[in-house]
Amino acid sequence: MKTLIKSTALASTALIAVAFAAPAAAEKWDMPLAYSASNFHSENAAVFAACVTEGTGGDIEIVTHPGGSLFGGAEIKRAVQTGQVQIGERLLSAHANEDPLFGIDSIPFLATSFDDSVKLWSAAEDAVGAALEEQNLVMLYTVPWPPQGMYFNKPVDSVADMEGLKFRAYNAATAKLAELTGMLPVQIEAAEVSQAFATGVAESMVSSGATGYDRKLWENVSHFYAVDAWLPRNAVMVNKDAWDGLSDDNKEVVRGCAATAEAEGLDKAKAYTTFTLEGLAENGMTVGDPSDKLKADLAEIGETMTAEWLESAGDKGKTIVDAYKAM
Ligand code: PCA
Repeated sequence: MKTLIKSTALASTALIAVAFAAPAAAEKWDMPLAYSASNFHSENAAVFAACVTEGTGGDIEIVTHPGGSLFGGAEIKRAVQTGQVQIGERLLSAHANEDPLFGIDSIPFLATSFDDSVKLWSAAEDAVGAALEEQNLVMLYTVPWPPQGMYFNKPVDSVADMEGLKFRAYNAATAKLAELTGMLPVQIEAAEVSQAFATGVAESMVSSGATGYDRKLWENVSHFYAVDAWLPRNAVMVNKDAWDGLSDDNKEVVRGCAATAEAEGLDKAKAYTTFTLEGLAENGMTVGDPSDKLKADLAEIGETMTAEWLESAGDKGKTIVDAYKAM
């Protein structure tokens, strides 16, 4: 009995010592990413994670999980909202069905260059951040994808040439575009794109040269047209309860790392645009501009989709678009 008491006392002394050595604040945050480890968004997130781990002196250790290995793209936002993970990166426009504001970056031909994407985002970010906060999320930074082009396994000179093709969609806007061009949309995450094209589940898609490059699309697809439809964004979001649990100092560190990641991510996106379009061509694809006819056909579809988006997003949407156009 005596020994038992003694060892219990020893054990609690040891526990107290451990508690002091490792402050209660030390946390590991898992960060699911949907895209391949070599993609610029994933590389940028890894730098961000290291910045936070280092800057907080290990209070928060962020561990990235690229390639959809922890959660697939479609599950990431919910996983963060519900606290299954503390932080994650997700293509925001894939959630435009929850709030049209999340699709502000996928309105065809509204903002088609990196500069315009930055302007549009500066007009939109407060409203989008507030909408995310209502869903228990704190937005940390966003980075655009390169301009979106169209992939086909044949030459396409007009919308009529697209009739009946099986089309891989990644959000509501891409699905709508398929519908308006007479194609048949099927929703597929980037991580599954190579397989979809290899097995004939998809024959066409709208995406960046980046995703075609990451997924070696030249193995099954012959043409990329740089139609520059829009530049959708990935957003890095934190669970609000996890965020609220941080000290003010650590919040400041995370915000600082996020601001750096947003700026460096943009530069990486620009560099990756040229690198990957050249990569597609080097691997045998025909990479070029759309014909005037194709441009005109798509512009008409863009007008329809813009009108529909404005209708669904109401005053909040109109305020953002007006502010952007006035810049
Ligand atoms: N790549 C992602 C989203 C936009 C992009 O360029 C994808 O195709 O899923």
